[in-house]
Amino acid sequence: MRAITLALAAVLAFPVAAQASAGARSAATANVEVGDFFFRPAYTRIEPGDTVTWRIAGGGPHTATSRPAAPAAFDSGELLSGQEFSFTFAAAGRYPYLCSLHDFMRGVVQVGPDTVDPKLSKLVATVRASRVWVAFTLAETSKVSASVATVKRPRKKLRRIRAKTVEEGRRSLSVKIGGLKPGRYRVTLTARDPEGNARSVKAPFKIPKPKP
Ligand SMILES: [Cu+2]
Repeated sequence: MRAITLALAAVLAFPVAAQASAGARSAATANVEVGDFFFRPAYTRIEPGDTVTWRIAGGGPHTATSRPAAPAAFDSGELLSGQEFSFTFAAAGRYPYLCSLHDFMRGVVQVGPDTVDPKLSKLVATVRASRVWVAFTLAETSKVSASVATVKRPRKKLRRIRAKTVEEGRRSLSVKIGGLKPGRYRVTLTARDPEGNARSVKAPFKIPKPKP
């Protein structure tokens, strides 16, 4: 009888212990390598309470400095080869940062899930030579794909370019339209951020009749 009681106690204790360990997730540390001139990975996904450690792998000096849009500010100061800087992110949110010495070196720490679609401006589509050029502003580094379709229904997709990583900022890309007849078309751009949130924007354009 005593053995049965002990066995039962063990069975009852197990789910309670399992629950406790699932609830109290221990804080983790994510590492970012700071090279000449990049952050790797440029996108770090962590949970609230976790820490990010930046380590200078290149020659340096470099910094890891939060940008104004970050919910909390941090700044490593100038670090040389082999030096480290750690910051613990208490609150969920998106923390863009850069190297203050080389402001083209950029990264993002995403704390908790990212549910915000990447912002994409209106497109400006211009036909030049045998391509349509699309100019836009992208608010966060995303995978961008593009396609060209007819305006008339049924809409047919005629050209597309595969998704490629495009950094935030003012950008342009082009889609080949050689071989398409003169007429009205539209180009659709889709930006997908590292967590899969996506946004699409369309713009019309016209392929003119060739001048006689
Ligand atoms: Cu730098």
